[in-house]
Amino acid sequence: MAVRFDIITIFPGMFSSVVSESIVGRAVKSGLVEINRVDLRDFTEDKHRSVDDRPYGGGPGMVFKPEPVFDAVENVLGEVGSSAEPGIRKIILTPQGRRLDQPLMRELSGESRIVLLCGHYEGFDHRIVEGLGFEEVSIGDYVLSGGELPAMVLIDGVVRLLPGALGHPESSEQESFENGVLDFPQYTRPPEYRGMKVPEVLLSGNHAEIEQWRHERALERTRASRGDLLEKLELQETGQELDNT
Ligand code: 6GU
Repeated sequence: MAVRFDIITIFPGMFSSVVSESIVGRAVKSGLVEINRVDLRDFTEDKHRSVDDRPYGGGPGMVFKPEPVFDAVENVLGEVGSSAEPGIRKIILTPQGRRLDQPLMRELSGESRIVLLCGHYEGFDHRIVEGLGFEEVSIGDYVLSGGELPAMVLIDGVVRLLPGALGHPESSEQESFENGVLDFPQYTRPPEYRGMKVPEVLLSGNHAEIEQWRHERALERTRASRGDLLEKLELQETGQELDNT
């Protein structure tokens, strides 16, 4: 199913590489994905084309004004309410949002239309969130200078899940996070390089043993760098056991 992204941003030029290169570039060329960039400054009316203003109550920084954002969103979607519409997601990229993870990527890959609003400065006038029904999404616990790179992260993660976007249909189902753990280590030829050998079991042709080895390495890696994922997995499994009794 095709997806359309509308990106509302003050830096539309930043998206040129994602729309033309790699997996997303190919999906755009083949018509699987449509990406519409909207320059927020086209919806300003003053001669400085200002999109932001000082915060009520004082404090440093600037806040995105409601008028240009409401106009841009209504130009893209028509009259919009604050309630959810089927097939349409309205997302603000901001460090205050819910964390983007693989389940959310999967969920979004089932939508037909995704409107992305890229934040800047000290954020948005909150009436934008409430009045237009936006959900807030963050890509992690660090601060970036704007929502453009996070929007590109979201687009890339969603597009590669669309049927037909990757070379191998099953490759997105076998990777890190899809089953709650990280990927096992991979090797290719040559069997020995600078004295480092490919693990014997991978050359054995014994598929059951290879499977077992990969499972163990995946758990080992996850335990070493992402113990939080294993805890989540254990909680899920205990939950399922409780459901079954
Ligand atoms: Cl979505 N925006 C900004 N500005 N910083 C971030 C972020 C988003 N997610 C993590 N850091």
